[in-house]
Amino acid sequence: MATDAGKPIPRFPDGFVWGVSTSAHQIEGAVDEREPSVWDVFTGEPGRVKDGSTADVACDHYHRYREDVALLAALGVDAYRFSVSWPRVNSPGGLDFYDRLVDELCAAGVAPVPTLFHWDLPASLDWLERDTAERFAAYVSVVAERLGDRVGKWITLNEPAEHTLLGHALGAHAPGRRLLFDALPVAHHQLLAHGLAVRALRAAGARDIGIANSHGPAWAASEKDEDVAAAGFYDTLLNRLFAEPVILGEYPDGLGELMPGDVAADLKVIAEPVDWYGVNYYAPSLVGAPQGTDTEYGGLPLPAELPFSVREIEGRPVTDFGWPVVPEALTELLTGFRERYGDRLPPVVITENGCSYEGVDDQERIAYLDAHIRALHAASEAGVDVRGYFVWSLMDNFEWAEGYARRFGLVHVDYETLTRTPKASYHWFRDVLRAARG
Ligand code: IFM
Repeated sequence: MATDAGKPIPRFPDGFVWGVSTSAHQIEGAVDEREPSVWDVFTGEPGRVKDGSTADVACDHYHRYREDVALLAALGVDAYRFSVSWPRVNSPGGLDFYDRLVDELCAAGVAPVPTLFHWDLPASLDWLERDTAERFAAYVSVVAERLGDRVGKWITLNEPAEHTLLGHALGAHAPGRRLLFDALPVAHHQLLAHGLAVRALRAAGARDIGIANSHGPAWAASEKDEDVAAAGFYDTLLNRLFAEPVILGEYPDGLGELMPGDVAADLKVIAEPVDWYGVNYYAPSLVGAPQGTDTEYGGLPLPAELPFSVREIEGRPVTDFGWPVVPEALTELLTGFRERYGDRLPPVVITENGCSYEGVDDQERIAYLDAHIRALHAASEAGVDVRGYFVWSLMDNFEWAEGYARRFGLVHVDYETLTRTPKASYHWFRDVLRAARG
């Protein structure tokens, strides 16, 4: 990849927040100290996770959080995005863990940024049920009551698109359903849960609330009408379906008619104003008309019935996951959002960006992050109000259906000994942060 790595990273506006992200199920371990989640059930089913692993121990962060906070402090981030495990909060002593973690972060001068749902739904619950949204709001109130004196920034949900698509439409993630378009109520109930959570957080005094949605440009495979239409549909499904209820208070392209319940009333809840909009960005997608056969892309099973197909983007380097490296698509995505939503687009925070590569001397990761931070800066220069950037991830962790085969961390984790070793990218990012403050 052609790179400007080595040249100073341009300056972002004052108050820009630099951070790193993780999630509970991917790092905590200590599964027997909480009730089960849908992911525990899923990983217990043969063949669901490619390397047959579970997150029972993961990085054992639950017991080693002090060491991990020390790594964050030495890295020099402003903020740490982690997720709160709903099943743990439901379990005796579970909330005490987050209390200790938040105290440790505050003492280290790192702002805690909790995400309240990152896919690990209690196993007794189901997003097909509307009631799960109400229960989520009740759980959020409990967490906000306990942590709200020390937490400023909150994130309601992580990537409801992936949880709907991978977990309920395609069966590649927990809970492993293959409902295709019958999974749409799962999207609606999560969005409703987001809106109810915003209300619950406001009631607890929170003033800095966002959501972390995954987005990426959908490029048409050709100029043919059928490819352009398929790419437009894909854009609606992955981007607009999850952005527009939150930003505009409406569903795109008549999709609201397919949602359950009193959709107009629910949209008023879903559109409760947020203070910023979180974007998880990894790569664009090249989309064309269906090809009439089942395919696989980036580890995802894509059945022939879908009204689109996802193609390889040629001529680009790919990560170990096979995802193309296209930094300028981040600029395109954000300037495109700005054009689409104008002043209704809240300030943007990149809540995840990163790549999977092996090795501790991870020069490819440095090149990837460097190029994406510059692409974010280009969006800022083009008028997008960009307020922060979080690397995915602080450390290698349980990458869902891929198990431990994909390493996204700035810190290497030896899963035998649980030894943490900062990679070259950790040292590089520390220097970027120092320079940003210098
Ligand atoms: O590891 C995941 C994370 O949980 C959600 N966003 C994408 C990451 C990389 O696949």
